[in-house]
Order: sequence, then C-alpha cells, then structure tokens
Amino acid sequence: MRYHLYSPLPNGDGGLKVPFGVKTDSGVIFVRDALDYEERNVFFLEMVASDGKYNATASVRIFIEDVNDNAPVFEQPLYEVTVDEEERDLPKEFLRVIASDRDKVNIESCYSITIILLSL
Ligand SMILES: [Ca+2]
Ligand SMILES: [Ca+2]
Repeated sequence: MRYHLYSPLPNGDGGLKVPFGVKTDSGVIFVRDALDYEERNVFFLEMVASDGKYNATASVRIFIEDVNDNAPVFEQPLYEVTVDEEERDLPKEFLRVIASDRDKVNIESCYSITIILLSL
C-alpha cells in the first residue's frame, strides 16, 4: 500500500505551502515545516491510498492550536501626558494605554492599563 497526501486546491493549496508530509509506505503524517497559527490555522488535505491498481481517498483536516508565541504590542511607543498640579479630585484617571496581542490562546491577550493619579 502506498499513501500520498495532497492539497485538493490547485497551485499547492492556493499558493500556500503545505507544511505536512506523509510516509508513503505507512501513511504516517508528519510536520515538515514550521507551523504558525497566526498565518494559518486549518488545512484541508486529501489522502490517497493506492494498492497499485485501485485508489481510495480520504479527507484530512488539520487544525493548528494557538500557543503564546507573540509578545504584546503597545498601540504607540510613547505616551506623553500633562497633569495639572493641585488636583483635588483624587484619585483621577488621566491616561489609558492599550497593548494588543496576536495570540488568541490567552484570554487576557488584550491589556489595558489605566494610570491613576493617587496623590500629587
Ligand atoms: Ca502573546
Ligand atoms: Ca500564537
């Protein structure tokens, strides 16, 4: 028995390289190239088994799981703020900074930091 894995779409899955291979004698699928959830998180492939005379086909769907591999990024590199002296209404919020994260894996992937003026 011989096994072949291929992308059913022309042009190698829409021009995207398939990062998986198959051992043609055993049907074992393996990761051949680095995976990146943020680039692509699902692959729809086709597996063909051939006995030399007849073929059978099965669909293979591979879902990539997200890991925390990107650092959070602030919306801007510098925040400047001017605060009046002698502020009486304390605590007073005066600046909010937000950082985002390409990873979806952690629910706290969006950070919001509010700096609160506690005393002057
Ligand atoms: Ca992250
Ligand atoms: Ca990730």
